[in-house]
Amino acid sequence: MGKSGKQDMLGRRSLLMGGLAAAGGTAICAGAALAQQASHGGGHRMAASDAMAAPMPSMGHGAMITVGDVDSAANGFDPTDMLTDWDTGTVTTLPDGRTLRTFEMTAEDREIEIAPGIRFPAWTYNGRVPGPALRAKEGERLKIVFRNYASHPHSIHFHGIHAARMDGVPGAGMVDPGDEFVYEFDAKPFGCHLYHCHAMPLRRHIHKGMYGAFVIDPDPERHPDQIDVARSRLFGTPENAGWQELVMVMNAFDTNFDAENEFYAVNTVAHAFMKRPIRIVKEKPVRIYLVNVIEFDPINSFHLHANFFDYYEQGTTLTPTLKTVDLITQCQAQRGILEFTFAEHEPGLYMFHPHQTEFTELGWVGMFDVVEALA
Ligand SMILES: [Cu+2]
Repeated sequence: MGKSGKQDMLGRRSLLMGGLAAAGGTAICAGAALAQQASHGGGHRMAASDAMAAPMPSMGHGAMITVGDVDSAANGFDPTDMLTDWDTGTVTTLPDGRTLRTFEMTAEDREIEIAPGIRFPAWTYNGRVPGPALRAKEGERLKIVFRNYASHPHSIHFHGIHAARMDGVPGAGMVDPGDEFVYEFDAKPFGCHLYHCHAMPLRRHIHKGMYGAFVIDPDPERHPDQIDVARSRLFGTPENAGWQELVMVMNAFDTNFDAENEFYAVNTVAHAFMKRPIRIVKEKPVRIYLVNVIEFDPINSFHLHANFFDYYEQGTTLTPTLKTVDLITQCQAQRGILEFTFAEHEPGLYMFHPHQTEFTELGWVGMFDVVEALA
């Protein structure tokens, strides 16, 4: 969307409507179209790209979401697939017997489609926004090999415990185009963390797309008093397989570079989980690794409909820091783990969204499709 004097005078919501209409037939504001669809019986179904993706629900009057689909194949990433797409790197054993886990990361410039017909000139890790969801175990040695194929200097700044020279700030792990740097540190503390570029100007490098989730699972042997809980959090254990785990990065895009966001989402694509609700097996408890990386707006939140959850602030404890809540608030870079179950619920579509309702209208809203069993 180009910036014009006229658009400057419009609010963000007006800009969204105008911009979508201006984008031509690929994307229009959907209120009328969906209302018409509902009044003609709804039932519109869309092909699911993943076993977890359910058909699009029919919307009542007043539903207002983007129409059409983002070309996930062209993007090279799919918001539904990203919910469960963990990058666990490659594992070797060090001479002292410890595990060394190595991740390969790149920086690449890439134009991505964030809503139907709306393209954004992103700066990416590994060609995707958000970057790969890295997952390791407490106490492992981590090595992140970072190569910069992009047009600007970038870094990876990990939220974790490490030496100053591994911090990914100017003078410590900043990587010029064509260069490489290896970050190395121990995986600690366990929790739900994030990484992002720390080149200046910082907010530009973040809002352009350079961020991702960084989860360190607790090592059960280090937590004998809560060994069962720790096992359930450790990726790859039978206890962990009893959970349905999802990684959600709440992000937003300033498509006209006026230091305000025009589109909001989880995993980049506006309204993706309204069009393809996330399928949840009723009996299986749900654990969400939730990270907020929006720029410009200080506060984001997550509200679950018709249910309550336990929350682990930053994921660094094995007992909840908040019990039985239906909303949590996250400032920029804040994150945590949500746990809940639909075991006692009737099957159906259950909404989730931030209670900054403007964000909801601008793309950040989705549905859980609770089913008895996967078809
Ligand atoms: Cu950067």
